Amino acid sequence: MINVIGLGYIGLPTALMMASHGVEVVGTDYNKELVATLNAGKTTFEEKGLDELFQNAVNAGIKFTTEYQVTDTYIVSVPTPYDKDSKKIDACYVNAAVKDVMKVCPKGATVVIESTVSPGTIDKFVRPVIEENGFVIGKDINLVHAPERIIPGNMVYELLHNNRTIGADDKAIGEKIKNLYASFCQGEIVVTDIKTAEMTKVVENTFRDINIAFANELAKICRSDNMDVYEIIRIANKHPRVNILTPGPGVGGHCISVDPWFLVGDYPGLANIILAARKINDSMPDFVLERIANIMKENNMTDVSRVGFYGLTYKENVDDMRESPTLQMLASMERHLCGNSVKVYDPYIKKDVVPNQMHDLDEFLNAVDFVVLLVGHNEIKENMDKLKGKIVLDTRKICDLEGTYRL
Ligand code: SAJ
Repeated sequence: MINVIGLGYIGLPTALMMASHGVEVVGTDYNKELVATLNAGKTTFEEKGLDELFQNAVNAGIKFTTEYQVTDTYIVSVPTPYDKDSKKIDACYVNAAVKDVMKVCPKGATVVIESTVSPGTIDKFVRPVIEENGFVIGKDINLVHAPERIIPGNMVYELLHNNRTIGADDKAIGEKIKNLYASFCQGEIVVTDIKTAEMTKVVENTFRDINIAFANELAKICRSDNMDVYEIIRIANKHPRVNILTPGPGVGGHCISVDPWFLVGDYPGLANIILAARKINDSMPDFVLERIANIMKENNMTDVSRVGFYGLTYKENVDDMRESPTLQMLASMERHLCGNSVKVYDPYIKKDVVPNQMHDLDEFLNAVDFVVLLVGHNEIKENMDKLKGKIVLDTRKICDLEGTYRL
């Protein structure tokens, strides 16, 4: 039996996927409400294909509880935030989970860490927790790192098809865990050592952050000299070895905007491009605010309450608001004392989370003259006509209406 610890964005789909493929799974989370929701037959976030996967897993006998189980294999997928001051990883959730596993696990058990961790975290934080409990690693407890790679919005497909990395101290244990993941994963599964697996995962997200930063920097350069960044990217990408990403209002989510900081925090003086990329991406929400101010001036518009932000999530067609550029813009406006009056709307966010939040697209559009498109949800793509006659700033290149402003 596999005990999956942490039933969030990664742990839940992973647990469901294993259970749907014939593995006996118990999912554990310390959040009683979350466990109650799952036990009531409901999923806890929106994701394409998740409800169907959930049903399959329930039919296959998956269980959800707040209790840690006595078993031979644990998969830990709890959050790994970073400390905003030191920029280093905050391993408190991983530590707490491993500590709790140690209280119940029998000798011979394997502990798999799925959470993203910076290189050396398992040596520095996880091994001591295991040893403090009197276990000898490699003899009493086996340690594995199997970082996840799935993208919100396409998690179910990517769980099935992406290649994966397994880091283990012991090749045979690595192979055993590889076989467990191969119960559902059709991609290639590479077995390596733990530190290489830790670094690889962080490097993947850093690669993307740097590439998005390049696109964002181009947007700023082009804006300063009246060039069309999208046309330039479109043409440059016709080169066989060029593939520039898309500029946007900033980088959100719990991965790409977080993981590169681990390298900055752990390798000061060495992680230079990485730090520059982080700063560029973090500057984008303020760049959009500046664009808004200029467009308002150009249109002789002074009433901020007639401006509407479309989109609160960090990207399209997900309900995840972590590190979202829109939230960063609202916080920045608040700091500069001009906040609290823009209207905000996102079809995925049903609860009130910010001031002046609206819950109906038509009402939202009626209440504003200037719409800032911050997230390219399908909903707005299918309703573009409704933006006719409005001032539109499109930060995602989704609107082709005449007169649309871009980044
Ligand atoms: N973004 C842009 N321009 C682009 C692409 C993205 O501005 O051209 C923005 C998005 O709008 C979003 C942010 O960047 O705010 C990140 O979005 P994303 O879709 O690129 O990635 P995430 O954060 O949803 O998921 C990433 C993925 N990593 C990589 O693509 C290398 C995913 O595979 C990882 O599993 C995930 O991080 C994770 O958990 O680490």
